[in-house]
Formats: sequence, structure tokens, C-alpha cells
Amino acid sequence: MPANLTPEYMEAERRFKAATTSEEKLAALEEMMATIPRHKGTEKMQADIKRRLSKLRTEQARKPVSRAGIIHRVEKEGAGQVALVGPPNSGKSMLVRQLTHATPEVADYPFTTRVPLPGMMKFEDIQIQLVDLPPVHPDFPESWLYQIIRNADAALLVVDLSDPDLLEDLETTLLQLEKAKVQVGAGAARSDTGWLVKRSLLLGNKLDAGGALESLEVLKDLYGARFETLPVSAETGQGLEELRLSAFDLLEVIRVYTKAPGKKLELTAPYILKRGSRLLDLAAHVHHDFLTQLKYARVWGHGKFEGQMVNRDYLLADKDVVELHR
Ligand SMILES: Nc1nc2c(ncn2[C@@H]2O[C@H](COP(=O)(O)OP(=O)(O)O)[C@@H](O)[C@H]2O)c(=O)[nH]1
Ligand SMILES: [Mg+2]
Repeated sequence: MPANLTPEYMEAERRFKAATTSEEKLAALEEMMATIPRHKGTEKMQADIKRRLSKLRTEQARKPVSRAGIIHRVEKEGAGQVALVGPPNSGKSMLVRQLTHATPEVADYPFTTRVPLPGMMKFEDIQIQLVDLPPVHPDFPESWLYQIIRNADAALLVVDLSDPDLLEDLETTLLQLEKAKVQVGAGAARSDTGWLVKRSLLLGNKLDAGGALESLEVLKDLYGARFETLPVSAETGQGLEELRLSAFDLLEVIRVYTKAPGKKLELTAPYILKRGSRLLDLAAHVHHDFLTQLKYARVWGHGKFEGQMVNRDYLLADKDVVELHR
């Protein structure tokens, strides 16, 4: 089976080969792991990356920690990792406080947040990982910040609708991302090396505050074509339920439940798969034996399928219930 490697993966591999420090190697390997297509044809490569990663991590763990040049990273958990990206004081930490059990410090002065802090956000029956981050701003030039953003599955661009400098702040954030070769929003994909496209959503926070509605209109006028824009208030909770759903959409994953033949339908924790996955992809997740032994499956879901037989190429949909037969 051909490996079908993506340009993102090739770039990460190029960076790995060019890396001179173990930090750079680790960062590149993590990106390789995040971008390698997951199928039978790349299993050996995946195993190889995993082995190198764990070796490097072990080496790192043995090293004494030096204050200067400390690197932060956030291990992925749940259905996907979403980074909160934006200027200082836009309310990133408060959003993470409201949406997860994490308790980052919230304050009305900039640069309160100095380290990443993950928290798990519930959406229906799954958990999505949010990562609170220091501001994306020239005064916080740490490269690990951009590495975390690059490595995340998606980004929420958080701006303060009550801030008169809103547009300037957003431009500063976008410029910083551009310098880090992170492309956000709609537009022709950059083809020069190193660029990474990050699915993202523009969050207009502080909807409760004075002037917010006017700013929202301006924001939509200027950036509506580039970004889907969602107004929220971390303070009052307005828009936060929509935000959970939007974050899920942003991840472009589906939930698939399995059921054993002859057993009653009992919804357990779903498998999380990329949108566009087929029955065979699910089978590979459940057990590698299914890859060769799978004969057919029955599917219940989206009002159309009531235990209908489907073959290996069946395109899975969110909330499908699948019974695998071999
Ligand atoms: N009115 C209002 N204030 C908010 C909202 N979200 C955050 N804040 C305030 O904005 C300031 C900065 O919040 P913080 O979460 O620390 O911003 P960060 O720097 O982006 O993490 C704090 O004083 C918060 O209380 C909101 O939705 N409405
Ligand atoms: Mg903060």
C-alpha cells in the first residue's frame, strides 16, 4: 500500500533531518506523528516514530531542568486538541476556566498566562482538549508557543470585542502566526515549504461589554470572508454552547459506536475517527485482525440505516452504530 504522505508530513520529516538539538528533534517528531496518514501502509513508519519519540523523551526526562530555555508542550487528550490563540487580555484564560475544570489565572493585565494549561471541555458524550496559552504577541517570542499551535488540531482565535484596538490586535496576532508559517482562515494555500494550515474560528469575546455589537459588525465586514465568526461572552456564558459545537466541527472528526453481534444496543464511548473515514478505517482501530477478516458490517444511524448491511468502503457518519462481522 502506498504511504500517501502529505506535504505537512514531508516538511516535518525535513525538519527532523535538519534538527540539531533534541528539542528540535522532539518537536519535529511530534509533528510527524500528528501528520502521518494513519493506515496500514504507514504502520511501520508510525512505530518507528513512536520508538524515536519515546527514546528522546526518556533522554529529556533525565536531563536537569534549566530555567532558561525551558520548553513546554502539551500531550494530546480526548477527541482533539484546540489551542486558544490571540492577543493579551482577550479572555482566553477565562474561556478555558468557564469551559473546562482547569483554573488558569485570569487578570486584567497582559501576560498573566506564561505557560500552557490544558483543560477538557465536554461536548455531548466526548471531551475536547482546550489549551490556554500565553498571548501571540511580539513581546512573548518563545518558539514553543508556536510549536504548540502548530501541533494542535485546530485553533480558536480569541479577540476582545470591547477593545478599541481590536483590529490592530488581531492584525498583530495574524502577523505573528504568519511569521511562524501558520496559515489560518480561508485563502489560497501557501505552497512554500514549512507552511501549515490550521483550521480556525474567530471568537469575538466579551459580547456583554460596551461597544461589542458594533465591533462584531466591523469584524464580520472585514474578516467574514476569511473566518467563521462566533460572538461569545466568557463572563455571561452567552454563545458558549455554540462554541462547544463549533469546536467539535472544527476538529472534523466523527463519533462511531460499536456493538457486538447479537448484543443489545448500548452506547459506550465512541471511537473518534477523521471525517471521511470508511468502515475499514474503523475496523483497523477496533482490532488489526479485522483488517483482513472483516466480511461486512451492519449499521444503525442517521434515520436511514436500521441494521443495514454495508461493505468495507462504507463512508461512516457521525453517530453511526456499527456491528462488525468476520
Ligand atoms: N466583560 C467581560 N470581561 C471579560 C470576559 N472575558 C474575560 N474578561 C476579562 O478580561 C480580562 C482578561 O482576561 P484573561 O482571561 O486573563 O485574558 P487572556 O490574557 O486572554 O488570558 C480579565 O479581567 C477578565 O475578567 C468577558 O466575556 N466579558
Ligand atoms: Mg491568559
